Amino acid sequence: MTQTSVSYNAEDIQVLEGLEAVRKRPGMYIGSTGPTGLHHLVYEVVDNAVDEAMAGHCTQIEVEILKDGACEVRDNGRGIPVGAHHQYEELTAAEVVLTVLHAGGKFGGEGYKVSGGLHGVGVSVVNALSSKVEVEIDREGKRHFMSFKDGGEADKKLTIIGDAPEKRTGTTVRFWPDIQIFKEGIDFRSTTLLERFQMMAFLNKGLEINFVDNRINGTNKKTSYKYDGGIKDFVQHVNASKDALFEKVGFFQDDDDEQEVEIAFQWNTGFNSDGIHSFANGISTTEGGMHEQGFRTALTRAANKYARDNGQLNKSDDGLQGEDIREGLTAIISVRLREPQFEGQTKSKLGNVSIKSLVEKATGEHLRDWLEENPAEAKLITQKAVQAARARIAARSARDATRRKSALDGAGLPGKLTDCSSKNPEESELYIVEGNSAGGSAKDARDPGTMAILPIRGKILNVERSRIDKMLNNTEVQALISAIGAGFGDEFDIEKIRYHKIVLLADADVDGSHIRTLLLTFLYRQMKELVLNGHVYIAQPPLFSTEVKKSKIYLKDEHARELFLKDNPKHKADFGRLKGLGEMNADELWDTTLDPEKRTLLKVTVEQASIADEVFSKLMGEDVDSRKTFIQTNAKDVRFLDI
Ligand code: 0RA
Repeated sequence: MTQTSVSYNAEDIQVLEGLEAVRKRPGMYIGSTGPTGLHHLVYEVVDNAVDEAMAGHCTQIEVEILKDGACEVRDNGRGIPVGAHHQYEELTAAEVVLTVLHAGGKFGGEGYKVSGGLHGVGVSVVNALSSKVEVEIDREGKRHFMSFKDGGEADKKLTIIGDAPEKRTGTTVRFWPDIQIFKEGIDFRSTTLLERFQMMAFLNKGLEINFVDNRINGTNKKTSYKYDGGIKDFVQHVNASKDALFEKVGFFQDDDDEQEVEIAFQWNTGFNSDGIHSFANGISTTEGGMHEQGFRTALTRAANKYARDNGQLNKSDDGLQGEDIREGLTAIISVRLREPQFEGQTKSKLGNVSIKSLVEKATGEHLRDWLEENPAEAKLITQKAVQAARARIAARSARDATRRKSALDGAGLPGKLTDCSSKNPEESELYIVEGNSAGGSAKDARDPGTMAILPIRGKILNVERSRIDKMLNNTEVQALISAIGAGFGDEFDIEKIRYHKIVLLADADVDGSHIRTLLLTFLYRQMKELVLNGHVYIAQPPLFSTEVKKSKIYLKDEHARELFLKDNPKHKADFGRLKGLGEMNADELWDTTLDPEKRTLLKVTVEQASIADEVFSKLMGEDVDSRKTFIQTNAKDVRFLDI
């Protein structure tokens, strides 16, 4: 045996060991083997194509879900290199990219200035977790092909299969996720993918991302995202269904040798002071971090200075607080840096200290100039902030008054709450039930040990359209806050929650979905961590019932009914449509909806908070027409949910 073949064998084994490790512990590489992990496979491939775009070599990415459930990602980048690899001599570079862990786009010296990071685990991970992968590469005038099976080495090594279309370069990766890994299922959810693609298109000005889902018979509708205005368009999009305070969208950018920042901003007439959405290397930083801190500090300083210099604040007035100025602000902060450090509970908080000074300095200078150059807008912004400061002071006394009534500090639980006997939050569940009669049956049906019931009457206040002081006067809102027991807004303390599952139980009709959305909006705006940490669920009462040999069968939706008919073609007994929760007796409610052994709870997740922000506004905001259209087209689609 020669030296090279010995070392080749050794490396070859190492290759397979690498992928084997991924198959053994997929969670370490993609987070989970549930729906989130499954979708990460798509993001991984698309991120590689986006890296090509960031390096200036790719303008178009096409994603297609094929009829058989595979995912195909085509890009017009440079194409994965096809020559022999300098280190693994028996393999082409392309095979190395697909079979060696962490060989992503970064080998070969130069590589990319900045790339993904968090999701940058490499396409080899996608190969490791797929039952089949096919790769086509157009490069150097030729079309190349290779394929892989069962998460291992190539079963067809890279070969030239013809000429590339004239001058075309690019990569196509087609993969079939392995059902043995993703045991919960390998169905991609279009909405989840689309939210992410839209976000990526916003963050990469001019990049076109197209999506087609071929699983839906006949429709094959193409969704296309391309934003020549980049994050300015992003801000406009988030504010689209809000009432903008002025038309202009502010924008500035800056950089130093190591890092760059872009910021776009606009105010709306709303009261949400949580409209800053930040990103690092194209990855959403939902927990904020150094870039957000830098922006907030400089924004507060610049706005205060402007308000004082221009007479909106007098010498004797207290200064505006950050939250006053942020009221109604929608801002996108996008930074790119070499080695992003992601920290925090969900690894979505940017820890690099150096970016804080860049963002703070850039915001200080550019925002000062922008305010000077746009006096009409500046006046509206500072006026709004002054009003917000007044409301804040009014809210403080409202809050103190409510506290005195001891409704909010947990001492007194709301009278309407039927609590569970367990005092252990981990096993306790709070069911928020629409209407008193449904509340009554839920009370009879529940497991009193672990299930608490809070009936909510009618439609709770629309929190998207009112300031906090008004909200606190609403008894439904008060009951909700004190039942959960952890405060709200800035003071919300996740450690204090009295239940680890908050379950929304509403009818399966349009009214029910409206109430559900109102509740979701409230929780998302006032107890965001509750949602982000996965404590919010939606119960699924069935839509249909029918009888089989004298026993009642419940079917959760139209799809379940179709499946049932497929399995029982001779069934012609009627399907009763269940009208509401109130109509079920306690036994029925337990069997269909509450019994932990049988129920299906949908966990509420917010994949892309910035995109969700726009959706919440559309549902709750001022713009009645866009809300109507949205509810009509999406009423059946559980939009924020990962099943
Ligand atoms: C390694 C090196 C280069 C590009 C890529 C990988 C690459 C990977 C993927 C995955 C999907 N699409 C992709 N496009 C490119 C650099 C190529 C060069 O220097 O010419």
